[in-house]
Amino acid sequence: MVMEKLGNSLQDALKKLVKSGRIDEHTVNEVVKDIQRAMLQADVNVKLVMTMSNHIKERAMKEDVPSGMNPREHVIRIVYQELINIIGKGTDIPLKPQKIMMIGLQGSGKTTTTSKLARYFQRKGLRPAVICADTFRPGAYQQLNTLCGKLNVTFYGEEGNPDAVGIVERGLKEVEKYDVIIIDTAGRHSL
Ligand SMILES: Nc1nc2c(ncn2[C@@H]2O[C@H](COP(=O)(O)OP(=O)(O)OP(=O)(O)O)[C@@H](O)[C@H]2O)c(=O)[nH]1
Ligand SMILES: [Mg+2]
Repeated sequence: MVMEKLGNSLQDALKKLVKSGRIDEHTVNEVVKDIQRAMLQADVNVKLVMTMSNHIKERAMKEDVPSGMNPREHVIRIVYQELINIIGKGTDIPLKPQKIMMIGLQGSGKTTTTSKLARYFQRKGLRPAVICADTFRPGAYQQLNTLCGKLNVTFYGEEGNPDAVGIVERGLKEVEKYDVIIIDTAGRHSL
């Protein structure tokens, strides 16, 4: 839903660029503002949005227009490349039995995404199970247990046990019959 809205807003911003009479600093600034608004509304990190905006403005003003391209196409290409840099090309999540381990910085959304993924597979007809291997964050077990309970997703965890590897080993045996096993881990301070 959020991504769909972001896609539409970005398309609108680019349409402005396509329609504008001439490409100058003012036009680029206006389009960048629209893109910023769209991305911030879609929850993209402010620093990333600002870095991307500066790249677009700088490149649009400084880089020579490649031969065979008009200034408008040149700016659209820069916007496109910078958006790919920030959003990434995306990952297709295959609908097949698999094990997924969630790894990332503290607070980056691993646990929330674990339950969203479980729900996604559930809706697609695959049977998910979740293992809580986060032995660091206070309340991690409860957080995930509650989320899984709401979704009626099978959950394995060992509250109070600090041995994450052991929990995963036992958990994998416990839920081996499930199609997709999602393992939530403790957040890292740095990657
Ligand atoms: N706005 C927004 N908040 C989110 C999103 N995903 C997670 N959150 C919130 O961000 C906070 C951290 O999310 P978690 O899923 O607990 O993050 P985590 O990576 O598991 O954190 P640790 O286990 O501490 O490493 C929570 O308050 C979530 O509600 C999202 O897509 N958008
Ligand atoms: Mg977590």
